[in-house]
Amino acid sequence: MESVRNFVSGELVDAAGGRFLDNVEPATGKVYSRLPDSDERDVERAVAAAEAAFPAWSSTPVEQRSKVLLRIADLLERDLDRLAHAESVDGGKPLTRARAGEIPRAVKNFRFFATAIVHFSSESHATDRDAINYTLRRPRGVVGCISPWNLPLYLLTWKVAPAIAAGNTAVAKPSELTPMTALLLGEICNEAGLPPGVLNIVHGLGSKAGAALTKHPRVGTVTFTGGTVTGAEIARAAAPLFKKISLELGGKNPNIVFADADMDRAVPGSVQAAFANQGQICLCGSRIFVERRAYDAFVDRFVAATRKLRIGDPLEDGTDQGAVVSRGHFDKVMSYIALAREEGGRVLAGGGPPEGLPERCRAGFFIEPTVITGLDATCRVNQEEIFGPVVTVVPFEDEDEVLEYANGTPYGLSASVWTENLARAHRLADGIESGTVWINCWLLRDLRVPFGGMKHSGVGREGGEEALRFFTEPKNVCIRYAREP
Ligand code: TXE
Repeated sequence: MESVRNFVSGELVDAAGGRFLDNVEPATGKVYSRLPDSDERDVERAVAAAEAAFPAWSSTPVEQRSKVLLRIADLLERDLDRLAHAESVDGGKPLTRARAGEIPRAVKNFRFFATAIVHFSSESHATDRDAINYTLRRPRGVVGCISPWNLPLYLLTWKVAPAIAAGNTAVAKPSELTPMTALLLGEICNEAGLPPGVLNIVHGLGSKAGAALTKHPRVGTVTFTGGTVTGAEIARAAAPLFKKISLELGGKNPNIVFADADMDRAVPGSVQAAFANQGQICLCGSRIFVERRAYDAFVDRFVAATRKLRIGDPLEDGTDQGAVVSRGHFDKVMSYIALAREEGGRVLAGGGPPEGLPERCRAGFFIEPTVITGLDATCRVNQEEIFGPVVTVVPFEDEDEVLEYANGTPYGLSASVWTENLARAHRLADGIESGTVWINCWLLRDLRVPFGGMKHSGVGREGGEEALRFFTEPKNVCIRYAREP
């Protein structure tokens, strides 16, 4: 059985305690590899390696750092099939999705920040004719990057690439549920010539390895993507040490369909937003609101399109829907479907594990794409993040009402609005409390834009300049040039 190992100072090493955790393939429900059960000793070792690498890396000319990152991107691209396969086996997602979407995005993350750093510039402020101020932006030191299981390599590289592009060194803690592509990334970094210690990867439990990294006194910067409850814990650990933190947390995103929408785009777009990656994307549109006069027709078309999604072995080419990530997560999602029934919801599609899975997948964690109606906007199912292939559809009368629904949860990550009315689109975009609003689309990403959440969906923004600013420390230098009066 293959063992994942930690990556410290460019070397693959086991955990100091010599212990391992099981790694389960979600499509089969079987253990297929193991990973180090790291603790604070392993985190200490990785932090020491990152600290040792910092002086040289932070003073390496930008163009040279950029070249190494571009090489990493090229090697990720070369190994796309291998990485996509690893990601699919590890997380249960369709191989086609990993190949077409997620691994290419990991390549883009490196390429984007490799070039962005070359163009990164800073401000200067002229103070009357007395003085000139300029802002120096320097790397902050050792950065902790904690990433989740839903988009493992995509989100890990979304943090690591800007962190090291900016001249920091990093200790990453990938999710214990999906460690495999991080292992491969370490090997690629060596091949690309990334100096040892610039990126270190420690595997293990969040409550142990993750917590040790968050509270490590010499890790002054922490970037985290994951659940809101974990985000609060990280904020609590980081606050007394005055760490700089960026938290990308959960969502309960509204997908709003007006009667004037182009339904040939709104229906498939809403299906995509609902069920991509088995609904396990923080940006998924899990609350669908439809203007009353279009409601029945929309529901019919939406349910028909949902039923057409092919659920099955993630490794097979025609599969649209794979398995959810773990037994625990399967139980969580199923408990919300049960709760929806208790709350008076009607299940129009899905509602549980599918029939007729191939033999290999019989013990896997599969849940049919599930559509629920008949629930009001304030019930628990419409308030809490389910993070699985489950959506509700709720009718609304007018803009004011739907805005109240849209903003009526503690979350504020993203929203989609489907309408052909331009003024209304702008009004909604202005009124919705979320970090991103998509009009007539979903998950259309430009890596330059600020990305993050409002309210309980997070603190701070990443992406483009925002990320480079987050990973650097601004220092103002004020030079007086006026003669004494
Ligand atoms: O994520 P966790 P979980 C949501 C989704 C899901 C819920 C819980 O609703 O059902 O969160 O998922 C590490 N200190 N999202 O429990 O715990 C952990 O090891 C430091 C939304 O799987 O947030 C992993 O590497 N680190 C989401 C990472 O945090 C800790 C993506 C994320 O795991 C830690 C995933 C601690 N105390 C889940 N505890 C999104 N926003 O995309 C855990 N970790």
